[in-house]
Amino acid sequence: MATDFDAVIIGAGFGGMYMLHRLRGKGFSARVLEAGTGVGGTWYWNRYPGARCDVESVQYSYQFSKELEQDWEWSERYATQPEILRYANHVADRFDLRRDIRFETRVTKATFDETENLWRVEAGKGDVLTARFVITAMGCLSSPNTPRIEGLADFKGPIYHTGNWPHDGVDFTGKTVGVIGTGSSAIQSIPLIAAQAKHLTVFQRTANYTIPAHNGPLDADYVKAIKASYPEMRRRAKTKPAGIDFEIPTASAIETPEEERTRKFQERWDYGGLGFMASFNDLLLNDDSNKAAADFVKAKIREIVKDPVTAEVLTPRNIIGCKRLCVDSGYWATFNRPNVTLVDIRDEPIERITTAGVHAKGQDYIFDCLVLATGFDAMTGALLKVDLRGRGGVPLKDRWNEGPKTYLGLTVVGFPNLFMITGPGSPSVLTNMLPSIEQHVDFITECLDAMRAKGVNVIEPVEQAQEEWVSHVGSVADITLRSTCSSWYVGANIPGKPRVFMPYIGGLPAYIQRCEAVVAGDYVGFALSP
Ligand code: N01
Repeated sequence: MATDFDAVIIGAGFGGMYMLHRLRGKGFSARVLEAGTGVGGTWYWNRYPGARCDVESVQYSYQFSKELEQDWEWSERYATQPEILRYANHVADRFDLRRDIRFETRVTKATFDETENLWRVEAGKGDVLTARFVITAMGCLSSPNTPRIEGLADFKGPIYHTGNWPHDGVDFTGKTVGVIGTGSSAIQSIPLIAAQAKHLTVFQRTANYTIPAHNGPLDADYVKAIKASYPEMRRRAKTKPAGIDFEIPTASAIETPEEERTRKFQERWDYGGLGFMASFNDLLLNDDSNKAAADFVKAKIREIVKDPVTAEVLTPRNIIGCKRLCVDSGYWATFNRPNVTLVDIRDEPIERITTAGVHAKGQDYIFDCLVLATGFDAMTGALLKVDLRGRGGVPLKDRWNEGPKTYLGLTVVGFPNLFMITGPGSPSVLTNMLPSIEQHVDFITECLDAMRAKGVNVIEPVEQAQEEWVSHVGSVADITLRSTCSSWYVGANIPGKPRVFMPYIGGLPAYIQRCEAVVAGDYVGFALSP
């Protein structure tokens, strides 16, 4: 049966935009359905003050178009959200993408019709589109987590979630503000909110590690040199586990003499950013090495934060890098400001939200507004919000009631012709998202092209291949310390969510190799049918 489109793509972030571009290039018809009014995904929704990417701008960018690479000018080492959103819009215009994107269209349900071998995609207002393929490009951190704190609906002032920030911005001047959460979003926004607000109170459940960004404008000569060597840089990046061109250490922290070890940590601290975890090769493999790195950062907190009690509360107790490391501009020093108060709610959760503020630790805190920097239902949240139904009408949430199970983080048994860009079980959030997105989009495009050439209509992973992949994802996760703490990587931030380490931690090069072997073996692990 003829369908409206070859493919429906859900989401117009970096994944959805590039997917559309590639499918068009191969002569497939595609329609992108996007809930927002514009492109950009994460960078469309996360407009909180201080939002920026913690991967350097020259690396966090598309590489599929040499002309785009050469024409676009990044202005700072770490690009701000507005600059990244401008880039996304530039890409949409440059490649004339908007004519195939339907905005303000939230997909609610998609059902596979086994008789016709097609997907019926329901998008709000009773619209149904049919397509042979559904490709999700909804992002990994796109379903905001609003904590279930009693009384939240009673608060009389505005409540802002960092993951769904007002487009016109928020002016905190003269306001008393309460921020709940101390993850990356909070750590980026707190210094700026504090600089504006009359008073800021931060409610901290888990103290976090953060490394200074040492952000700044990009030097013209540096940009010129990067532009002259993009292909080499991108090639090197693909050989690195995180898909970022960065020197990979060979020395163990614990086997390095203390003085030299401290010098190395200091060198990485001074350079700034996520590369701190690459000071040595075993920070996420060896408890003692991890402790050495953690102790270095803890000493920095004591050095920066003047009040010893506040410094102690801000000092993380878990291992470094287990939760996603944060990158900041002036976070700890913000707690030296007279208009900033830190409330430690580690042992006593917030009791309730009142009409006027927060009741915690037996005390009432009065606020004009509240900021929820409480993160996301990561990796599976957005996928499960859409009622995806595969063979036999089985919902994806039933398939995943013990945690996500995928083949390569791209496909799911029982869900033919469904692809997920950066789905659970792929490197995604443990890597530079842009190259990971491009690799997935290229894989999907080549797969659809190969199916067309072979006269194959339906592709679906086989149970054994999926089981083997799920078990491989789990066993590599067990090797690292990263799977050991209560992070969103394991779903621990969402009450009732199965505790499974969701991304693939084997590194981008191993993952790319695996995908290439699957293709070379004529789609090993998949059942292809006419
Ligand atoms: O969310 P988070 P985020 N009561 O889940 C706390 C990416 N990102 O939006 O740790 C009190 O890290 C929660 O406490 P706890 C990046 O990958 C990237 O900050 O669960 N507190 C935690 O402190 C990042 O890792 C950039 O104990 C509650 C906070 O809220 C990911 O997005 C920038 C609570 C949530 O922290 C998520 O970061 C920003 C409750 N009931 C984000 N519920 C870049 O630079 C939750 N919390 C690219």
